[in-house]
Amino acid sequence: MRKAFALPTVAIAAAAFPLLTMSPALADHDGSYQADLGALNASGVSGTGMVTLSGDQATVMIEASGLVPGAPHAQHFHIGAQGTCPTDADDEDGDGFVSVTEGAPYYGAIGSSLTTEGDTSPDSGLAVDRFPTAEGGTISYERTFTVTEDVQKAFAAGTAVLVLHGVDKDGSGTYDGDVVSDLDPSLPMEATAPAACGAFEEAQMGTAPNGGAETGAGGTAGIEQQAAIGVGALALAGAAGAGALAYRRRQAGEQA
Ligand SMILES: [Cu+2]
Repeated sequence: MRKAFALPTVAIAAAAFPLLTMSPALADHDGSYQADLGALNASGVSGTGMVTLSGDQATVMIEASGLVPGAPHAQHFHIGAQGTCPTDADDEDGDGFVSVTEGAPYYGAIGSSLTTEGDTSPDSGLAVDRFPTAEGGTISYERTFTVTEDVQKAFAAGTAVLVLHGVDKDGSGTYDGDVVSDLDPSLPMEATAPAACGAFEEAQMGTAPNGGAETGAGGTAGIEQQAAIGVGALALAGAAGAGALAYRRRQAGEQA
């Protein structure tokens, strides 16, 4: 009889101390993530973002082209929504732009500002003098900085998205036009509208940063991997509430 009760006792103990059993798994957002950038607002921008997470340290590499030459481009991790990107059809107000606001239901709010120096918090979201300038229309960015727990969790949950802003939609060569930014009415919409977006997916171990030729296969593997991460989070008892919720939101978004 005693042996018959032994296993349930262990299970109850595990359930009573979920944090104890979970802590190694929570550190498991460590790894490499890749985002393949797709154009928004007919920008023609393409590129790749790579992030290596180790604890609260993120090493970020972005290679992108087709940007507005000589213009600064705000760039962020967006988090907390579906972990997906809008399309040009999501111009809800019909002003000719998919704005940051119109994209937010897909990619969420700013989690980190990918500045070249100094603060990387959402407060620096429009710190135009500390974002890369696209010399010749190209950006090559690399920086290691500390990310918040929210950002770490977003990567693990598959809800971290790379967004580059700034598009010369009227072809004038600079940010201008009559439509004002939804974020700052002192700026033209062209300065803040998203130019490119890509959802981060966990990269396979040893995958080269520029594995572009394997985009199709890699994408599928990434989705399966995210599903596995989501199931893992659910299996790790009720304490995984936030992660599980984000996962469900993501699933709901993909089915919609
Ligand atoms: Cu952004």
